[in-house]
Amino acid sequence: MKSDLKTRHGGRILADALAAQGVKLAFGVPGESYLPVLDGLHDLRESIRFVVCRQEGGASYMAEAYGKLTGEPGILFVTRGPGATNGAIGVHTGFQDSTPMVVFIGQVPNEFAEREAFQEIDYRRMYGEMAKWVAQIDRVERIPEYVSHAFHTACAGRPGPVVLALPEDTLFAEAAVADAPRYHKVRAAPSPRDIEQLKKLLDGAQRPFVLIGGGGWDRDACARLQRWVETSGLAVGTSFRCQDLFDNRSANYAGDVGIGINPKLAERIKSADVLLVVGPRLGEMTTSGYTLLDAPVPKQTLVHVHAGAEELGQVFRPALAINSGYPQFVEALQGLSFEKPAWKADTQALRQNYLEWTTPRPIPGELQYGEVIKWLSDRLPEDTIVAGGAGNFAGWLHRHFRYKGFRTQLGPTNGSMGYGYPAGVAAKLAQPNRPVLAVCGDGDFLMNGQELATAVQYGANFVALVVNNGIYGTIRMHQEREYPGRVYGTELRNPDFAAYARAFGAHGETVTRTKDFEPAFERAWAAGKPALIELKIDPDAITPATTLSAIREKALTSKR
Ligand SMILES: Cc1ncc(C[n+]2csc(CCOP(=O)(O)OP(=O)(O)O)c2C)c(N)n1
Ligand SMILES: [Mg+2]
Repeated sequence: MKSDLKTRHGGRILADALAAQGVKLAFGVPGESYLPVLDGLHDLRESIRFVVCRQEGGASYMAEAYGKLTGEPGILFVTRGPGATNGAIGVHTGFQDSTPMVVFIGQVPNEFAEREAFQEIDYRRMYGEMAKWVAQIDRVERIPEYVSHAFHTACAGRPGPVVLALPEDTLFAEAAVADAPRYHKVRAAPSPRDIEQLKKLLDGAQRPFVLIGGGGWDRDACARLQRWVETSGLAVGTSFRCQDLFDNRSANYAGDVGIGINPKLAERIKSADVLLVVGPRLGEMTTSGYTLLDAPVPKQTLVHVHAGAEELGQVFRPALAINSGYPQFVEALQGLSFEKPAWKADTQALRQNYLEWTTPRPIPGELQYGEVIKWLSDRLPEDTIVAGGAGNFAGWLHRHFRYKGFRTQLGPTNGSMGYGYPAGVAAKLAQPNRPVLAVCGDGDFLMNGQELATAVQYGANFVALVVNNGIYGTIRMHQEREYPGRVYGTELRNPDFAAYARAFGAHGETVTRTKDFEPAFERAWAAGKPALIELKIDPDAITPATTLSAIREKALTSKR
């Protein structure tokens, strides 16, 4: 009987629905469009922490990073119109990164719908291509159903963002309804026939290669896969910005398969006979612009394992397509074993190659950024979460940092700038016992530098590096290659980043020489508050391996 249910307003029903789904942390910027939700969250403030941010772009990245780190949906609240548009960047990131998220957006009351009322947007159309599902909750009684549906959808198969619009009248209305219990993570599992076929293909392989990546892994599955791979003697690469799915210190780890791939590794993947791909979508960044495999029918015998059935055969027609969650696939692998001396020798050669490739080389200027990253890789505790953004500065991180375990890396595979700093904040708030480092570019950092205020307000004590070369370096690099000497729109006049950090109440330092980094880092690490270290690097040092001037010279020579 309904009679023993308490009548609640929509905002409180929603807050209770989140609690029932297991939500502990949510991010957002408030708006008058969802006041009842804030009121509901006020009641639950001991169990759900609502982190108030300074820009919805930062908040949406935090929700994305939370989802990526924990595997549970990252929760975002933004107001209608302007809040929804500012917040889109994290939704796009979550979609391309296969990250579970549930995004709540205020909406005009139903009685004003389709009049272009104040800040009105149809979110189904706006977010249609960026989310797994977009819906609007028009009836207060159905809030628990929509929230349960949203959590299931965000986590099922290939995870991703779901957007729910909340018309004002739904939130202010009252109802006596029951909460829905916590969601399931629905994943397929391989059939015995899939595994039999895989065994046959691997048994016949002389030059196999394993590529892992994508979203939907967990710590245990990664550890078990690693043990299986090590026992079999196979060589493994990780897809773009998924370097933490396999311990980079393992003798079976051959490197990352992303932007700026080691050319020898790229050649090896092209010439593999069997390519076992577990998790990556085989997107543009992971396939070096669709060149590592031929589309639609690769030369390699492709075994593609993916949690989303619709990803299989999307670009590359696999010889064997396995629709499975990754923990489920790894479980099924446990029965397979191989004894192949040829594989082991090949893996050793690939490993040697990786070690050579990742040794820092000198760059112009007094600050050897590669040495700094290598030092950090050796110095930081194993479980440190390293959050990075997009820009050439991240290239050193990809190449010289050794990720040591599951979710020690947070990076945007959609190459979205401004990610590292808010991701660092979210990581520290989600897992306060783990150390956190954010690595940002000068352009990249200032896209969300305002979230220093959030870090200080909530005591998210972590260290951020800002790699300052005074340019939008990535674009400048492409510019010099395509239009040498015609520099335009890529130069930056920067603030004093250390003073900027101090103005927020954080610790700030500036480092210009390699030898000053270590003491500055130790001070920042021990500061007991959010800290920022600006690293001034020579703008000519454009990648770990080449200079801007060399790129310009080469382009000029080829144009002459
Ligand atoms: C949100 C967003 N805007 C623009 C771009 C295009 N873009 C890619 S890298 C880059 C420059 C990055 O500059 P910075 O952070 O200073 O790093 P650097 O390349 O100089 O190391 C730009 C503008 C992008 N990827 N994301
Ligand atoms: Mg820069």
